[in-house]
Amino acid sequence: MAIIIDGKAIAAKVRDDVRLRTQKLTERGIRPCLAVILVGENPASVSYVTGKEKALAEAGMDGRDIRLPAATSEAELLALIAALNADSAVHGILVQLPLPPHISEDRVINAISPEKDVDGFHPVSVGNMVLGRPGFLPCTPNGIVYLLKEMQIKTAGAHAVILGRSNIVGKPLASLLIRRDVNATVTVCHTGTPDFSLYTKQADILIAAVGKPGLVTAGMVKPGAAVIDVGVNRVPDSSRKSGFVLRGDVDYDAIEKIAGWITPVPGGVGPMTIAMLMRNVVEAAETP
Ligand code: L34
Repeated sequence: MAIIIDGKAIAAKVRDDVRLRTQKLTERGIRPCLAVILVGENPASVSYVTGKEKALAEAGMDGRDIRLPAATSEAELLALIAALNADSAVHGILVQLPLPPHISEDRVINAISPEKDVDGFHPVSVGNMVLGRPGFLPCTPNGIVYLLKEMQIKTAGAHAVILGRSNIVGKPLASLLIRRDVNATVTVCHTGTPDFSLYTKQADILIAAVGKPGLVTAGMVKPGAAVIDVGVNRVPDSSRKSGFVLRGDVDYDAIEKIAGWITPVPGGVGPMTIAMLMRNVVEAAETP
């Protein structure tokens, strides 16, 4: 039976530390502030943004909760970002993705000042990350590396296989895992990979970030491997009040029996994303 990686508990410890750092700043007259912008009402995005607002409040930080209608124009959003860039009371700016199709995510991310880019999505942040220079690290990949370290899962010399090459998870995670302090050997599988199970069977650490419920089955996993499930899929379930159940990319019930470690969904990677965001915000506020 796998050791269950309790992302919620590990995130709570990180958030405790953020709260203490926030207290120290507040005593010096600096109140860390994150502006969170949500355009439209995508139900999953509403849930994540609400989670972020709650975490800000619990840490004693200031949250500018900016909710805009789906019909907001790109120009309006860019003007808002320019105003927040210039506002010295705002330490971090987060525009929740995805954006409605009429708005260019690239142009919006480019508009955020790298000093306030607590998501780590700006090309300057990505460049600094790849080069190993100081800068904000993207929250989900950073949270995954944090979980591996916290659980003392051996990464040096380990073969890490990533499913998915998104800009938010797969690509930056590959970059973090090959850093010298992590020292994994990385394989990235994607839609162009003919048979990804050839690779996953060799993985000491398997990270699924695809967005397909139950994609990874027990036969694809090496016994004893660490399995990190980044998927947060809403699967229709009429027996639930919400009308859906959250499922990861991994067949949890079967893989839990053979893996060495496994993250649950919910309560695994998701809470770490929020905890790492809180850390980036307090760091932004600490930076003179
Ligand atoms: N700009 N857009 C921007 N930054 C981000 O870091 C994100 N992401 C991803 C989507 N778009 C973004 C998030 O915030 C995914 N994501 C995210 C954040 C939190 C959770 C999941 C994904 C989370 O808290 N998950 C809970 C369950 C939440 C629920 O019940 O809906 C969990 O335990 O997994």
